[in-house]
Amino acid sequence: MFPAKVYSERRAKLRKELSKGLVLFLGNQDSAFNYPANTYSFRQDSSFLYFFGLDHPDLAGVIDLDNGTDHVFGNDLDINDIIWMGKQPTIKEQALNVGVDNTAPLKELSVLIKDALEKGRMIHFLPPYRGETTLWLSDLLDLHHLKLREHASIELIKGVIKLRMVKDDLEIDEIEKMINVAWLMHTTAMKMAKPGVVEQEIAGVIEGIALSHGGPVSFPVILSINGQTLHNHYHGNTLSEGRMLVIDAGCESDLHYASDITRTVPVGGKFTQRQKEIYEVVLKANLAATGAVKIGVPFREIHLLAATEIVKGLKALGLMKGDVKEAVNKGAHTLFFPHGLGHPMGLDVHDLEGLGEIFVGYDNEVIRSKEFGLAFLRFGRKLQKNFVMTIEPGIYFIPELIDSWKNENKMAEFINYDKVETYKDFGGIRIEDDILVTDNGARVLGKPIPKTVEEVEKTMKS
Ligand SMILES: [Mn+2]
Repeated sequence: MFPAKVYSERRAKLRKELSKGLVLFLGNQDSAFNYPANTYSFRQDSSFLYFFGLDHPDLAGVIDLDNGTDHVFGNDLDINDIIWMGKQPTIKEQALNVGVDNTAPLKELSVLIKDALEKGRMIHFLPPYRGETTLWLSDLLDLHHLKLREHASIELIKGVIKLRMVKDDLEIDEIEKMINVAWLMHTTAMKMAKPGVVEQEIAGVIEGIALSHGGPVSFPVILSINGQTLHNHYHGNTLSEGRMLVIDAGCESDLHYASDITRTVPVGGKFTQRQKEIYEVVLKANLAATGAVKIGVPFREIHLLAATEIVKGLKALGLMKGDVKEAVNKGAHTLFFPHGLGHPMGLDVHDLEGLGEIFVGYDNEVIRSKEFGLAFLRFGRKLQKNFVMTIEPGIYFIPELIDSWKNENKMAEFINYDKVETYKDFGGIRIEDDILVTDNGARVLGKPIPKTVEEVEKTMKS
């Protein structure tokens, strides 16, 4: 974990964002896999990690805004626990490592909360996303579980987002270490992408690389020759010549900072002319978007710039037609690029998404669109220094979407449906990097992962 003062300072900064009452952070609990004692591997809540740093189940943190104290609640192990888990530091010792002096057993938490409720004190909490936490909060606050979300503290949500969005050097270092592991995952996948190999053979190896270097993966590996399906977790296809393999995968550090990288490679190691043409368009959109990153620029503008590059490229290839600007304004590109350009990344791979995308990605200046395509953009507001974002444009040929648009003759002034028909067997391409917003623009984080046609082909041959 980071030095104790990192956590003390984070809590001190949070105090400045809030007015009065108690701030309650519940850590995650173990969650049963198929019977109570066989649990999913434990993942701590990211906001709890950020402010209290401790990484095991059954902990709660409280910041008392009125008297200036911080508290950790948790139970010390008894002899029965020690038989199974070995001796562990006491809660008191653990709390000191994150700069907290006050500790108490978990049962004291309900006493504190009950007392606060009786006195009518404000209790700030974040919206829960897990069943166990929902029930725990519901019991503590004596509030029906369906009412929790609407009672979550907007003041706290906004304060946590403000702090966690801006990464410090320690955090950036953690993220870069994990992009370097992703480098190994992706270059290994590239070398394995040969005809006859089953997707799961590669997916298993790269997940193993994540686990061997910290791990686990930061989200379930996406690895598919059917890259036109955006989040494809089926790994049973056999790779065949002529298909593109989309690999979207990253991992978590010991402290749970993420990486999230996508590369798309031709099975067998050599791009066909048709693959190369589409690939170059996506690459150009990726580079143009990265080049446009600047403090104060709304991410939505950068998203639309990537869309513009995609329309220009597809027009040059005869797949689209008409006025480029008008096509983007009307959303004609969303037939091929139906998702957003990227998202914040940090302790969560979609950082802070559990607190509500509307608070994370939008504000009074940039309002979320309801239109198909733009509505999927998770983040639209102005970029600030030391935001970490993904840049991940893509072009996909989704047969069902093409049929649906064609049947309605939708955007026919911008789309050459006859030509698009001939690409229904193509699949999809996405190229994703993780970038840091700096004073000078963007820095692509980590060890460069092969990205140009030449780099990818060279890596696949080696
Ligand atoms: Mn991503």
